[in-house]
Amino acid sequence: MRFVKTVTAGTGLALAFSLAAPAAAQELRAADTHADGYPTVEAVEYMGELLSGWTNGRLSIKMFPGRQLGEEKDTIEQTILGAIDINRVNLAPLNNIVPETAIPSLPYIFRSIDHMHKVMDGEIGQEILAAMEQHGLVGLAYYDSGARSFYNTQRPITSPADMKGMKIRVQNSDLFVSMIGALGANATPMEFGQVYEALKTGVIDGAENNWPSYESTRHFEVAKHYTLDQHSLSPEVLVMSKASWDKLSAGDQQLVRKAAALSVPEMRRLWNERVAASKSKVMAAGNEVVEEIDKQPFIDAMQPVYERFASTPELADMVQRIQAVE
Ligand code: GTR
Repeated sequence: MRFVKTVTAGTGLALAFSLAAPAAAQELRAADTHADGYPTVEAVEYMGELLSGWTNGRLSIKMFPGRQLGEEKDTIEQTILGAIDINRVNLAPLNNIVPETAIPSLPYIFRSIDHMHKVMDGEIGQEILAAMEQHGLVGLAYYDSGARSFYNTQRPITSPADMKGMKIRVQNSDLFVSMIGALGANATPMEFGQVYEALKTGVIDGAENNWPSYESTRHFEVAKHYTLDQHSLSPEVLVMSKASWDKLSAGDQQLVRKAAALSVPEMRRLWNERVAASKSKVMAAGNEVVEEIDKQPFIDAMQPVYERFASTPELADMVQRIQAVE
């Protein structure tokens, strides 16, 4: 039991008894594979500041960036188990767990970043977030990830033929394995943190990512050929453990959703700045960047990937609904 001061209108200060226990402070543990300062990390930290501010510090987020809690695949498992509360990951490593996430990861499904925003900010995006729940995750928001493109240590890629036989690292996603195979190269699923060494020692010839990841990981220092084929606009996603979610009061759940939503425009602002900075750093290093490329042969090669991953009538329908968004 504790004393609570209450101000009652007209009567001035009064003392009242309250039987309610003081609400315990709660620190949500958040994971991100990226290092401190990366836009996704900063956006989740911003979300934490909002929560702390609104609750006088009762609800907060402790961010563990830079793979401190493990590689993406492990942190996803830990999030499902409830050992990690919040996780910022890419959609691709969720493809094998939540089939719906494969659809926005499909190569060339989006015509542009604007198209991707429209789809993911709208009904279809919400549907995919909701589909995560039966797999132990509560989808909170999407963050930008630009476009993923190929880079390698061997030669400039100007068509799928240039990739023949190349060993390309992919995230832990069967869809990405299948995509690389369809282009005539060999996919090697590997954790993000191992890619730099693998490129350097020749275990792999290449990988694929957006400007900020190509730059922040220093992959650009060892894999000098970057081709802007932009095969995937698969966004980042912010998820919460369903186990942790269920322990929050309905009011706190609302606060978490609101803070996540408000972190999205902040993330997009940071993202655009970071893309520009990363690009100029890579260009200044003298890397060979193929900016203009005929994407059609890449698009044509992807048919089998669509057939395999848009595998149910519902998923095939989602492909069509995405394509129909203006
Ligand atoms: C980045 C993404 C990370 C991770 C990484 C990878 O673009 O932000 O979450 O998925 O790609 O390729 O492993």
